[in-house]
Amino acid sequence: MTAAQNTVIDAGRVAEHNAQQQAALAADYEALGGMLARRGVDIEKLTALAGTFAVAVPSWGVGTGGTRFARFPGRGEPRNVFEKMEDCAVIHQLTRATPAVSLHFPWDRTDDPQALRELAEGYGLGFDAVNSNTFQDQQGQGHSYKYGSLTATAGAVRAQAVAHNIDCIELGKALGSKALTVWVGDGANFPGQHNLRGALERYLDSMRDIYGALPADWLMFIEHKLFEPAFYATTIADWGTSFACATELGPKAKCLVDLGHHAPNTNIEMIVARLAQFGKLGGFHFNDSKYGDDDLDSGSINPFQLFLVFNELADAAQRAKGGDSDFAPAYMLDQSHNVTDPIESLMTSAVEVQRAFVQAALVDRNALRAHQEANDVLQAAQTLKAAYRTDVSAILAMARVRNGGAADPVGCYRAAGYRDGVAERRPAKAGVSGSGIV
Ligand code: AFD
Ligand code: MN
Ligand code: MN
Repeated sequence: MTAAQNTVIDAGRVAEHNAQQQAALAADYEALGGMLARRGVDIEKLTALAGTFAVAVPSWGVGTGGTRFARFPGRGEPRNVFEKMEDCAVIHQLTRATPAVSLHFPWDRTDDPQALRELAEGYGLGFDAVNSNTFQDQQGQGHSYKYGSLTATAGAVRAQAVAHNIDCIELGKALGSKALTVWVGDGANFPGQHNLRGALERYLDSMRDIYGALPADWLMFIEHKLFEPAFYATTIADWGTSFACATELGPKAKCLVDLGHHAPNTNIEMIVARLAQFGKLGGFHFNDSKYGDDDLDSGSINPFQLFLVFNELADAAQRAKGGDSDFAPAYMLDQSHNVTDPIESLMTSAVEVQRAFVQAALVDRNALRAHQEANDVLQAAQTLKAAYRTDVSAILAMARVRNGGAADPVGCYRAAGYRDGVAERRPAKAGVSGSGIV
């Protein structure tokens, strides 16, 4: 729609960067193309597919996060949602894989949603699911969430939390968003603190009110998380509870899988398969984790798990094809960066998720099915491994270059000196957090 998209980094610089990379990329691409051709795979089809991939960036991800102990601010952190959009535009300009932003209210609240929408459109960006926040008290709010929000025993607290979620829907409508993600930290720190069943009943009552305010073409994503901040019993701790609630609420309610929200060693790809089978897979928060809600860069700890998740998604997409169900889960990143430049981490993660998507497309599904039918366990496992072991970097780089992005997003970003520029333009303001989820 926009004739010429605004670019944050000078387009000439990106072209110059790509020209420097061109010979090496062409050679790698040709070598990979030859290798894939011997396996009966057309590299051009995969490159075209890679070019369609999209994952949303979380607005809070462009600020420096923190731990329970400290936050070390980064240089040139965005100080408001408009500056966050500028950083998100850089990520999309260089990766061409992140055309939407997931906002978080009230952190990103603006009195001028129209201006925000226009700024985003100018950058070629849209808005994915909006996130509500009832895990913190906000300035001027009448009641505290110290003892819970949607599950609070006090009706006035629940009403306030419901009203906030409905407010998020209104803001999202003005921005062109189509979904609300609800994550609540509600739960108990001590046995006996909550009536376990009563808390979930109150949650459902509150969620019914929010669900009732959803426009016809909106979805509601329920995000589960094993623990933290509640350390004994989190109300929506697992996918089973999430599934039960989404079922209870109705067809517009679906489950959101945050990869870091499970116990270590949980078989997340199986959760994905189950939710897809029963039509309740709403979307993802991609990140990586070693111990808990670590919010590490996608694919940095367990890239094989990410691949196996996409293997299930590819299977589900193939099953949905031709059927009447539309299978289109929302892909979003959800990370917190403490020791890296957030823009570099988000670009790297977007590429890693895209890598898993392409590798999953490389799985020879007919061969896999035949090995499964024949109980040829070794060959079935090797069929997956053959796809996972294939380095598809040249496909990803070629897709980016063809779409106007950078062959090497981090290299191009560093050469452009964007961080130095914003460090000057955005002097740190006392008391202002670049958001960043703790
Ligand atoms: C918290 C939660 C969860 C959620 C995010 C945004 O752990 O990941 O998506 O806040 O509300 O970090
Ligand atoms: Mn999340
Ligand atoms: Mn989380």
